[in-house]
Amino acid sequence: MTTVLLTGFEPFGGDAVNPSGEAVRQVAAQWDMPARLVTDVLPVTFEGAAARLRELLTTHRPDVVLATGLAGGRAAVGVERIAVNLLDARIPDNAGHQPIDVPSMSGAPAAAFATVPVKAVAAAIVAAGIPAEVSHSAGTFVCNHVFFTALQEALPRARVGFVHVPWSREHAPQGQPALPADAIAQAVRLAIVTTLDPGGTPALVGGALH
Ligand code: PCA
Repeated sequence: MTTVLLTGFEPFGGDAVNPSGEAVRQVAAQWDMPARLVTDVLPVTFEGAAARLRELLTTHRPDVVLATGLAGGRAAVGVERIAVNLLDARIPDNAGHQPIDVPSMSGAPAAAFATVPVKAVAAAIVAAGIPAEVSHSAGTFVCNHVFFTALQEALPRARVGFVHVPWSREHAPQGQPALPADAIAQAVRLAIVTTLDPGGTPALVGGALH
């Protein structure tokens, strides 16, 4: 049976809730697909998150790895296309570490592409009435580190992707863009379902002019 590893993150940066962790719990509670779903909520620490991810990969040997995290301030779900081999933390992580301009993994390539069908995933989420787009930067904080680590450690066996979610309407700071928590969970679920069965993915126009 296909094994899917789905991760979210604990709260960070002063937020009480991380919608990615909430979405992972909700997707797990409602899971009804013929695939084994393993979920975990990772610490927002560079060392702890990568170590926990490695442990999960070794223990469960997933066929699909979908990591998710919060991108506060974004209005749409971001299906990340690129992980970069760079840590450059604007704020300290939850352990107080703030690496600046160091590699995510010494000796590894500068960047790596997601191996989930990013355009098909974004299209499936949009088709469900939830704003989504392919994103070309997962940032340089813990999310990117986990995404890059997963791409280095889980390939070629697994398909690996990362989805950044907006704040949930239930917990967004005043005036910030947000989506209902249910919609976020649905988007995460669709990312998995579409990866498991992308159909005949057409050449979808996308990309960024700047
Ligand atoms: N978002 C942060 C780290 C954890 C999270 O949910 C990020 O985008 O790096």
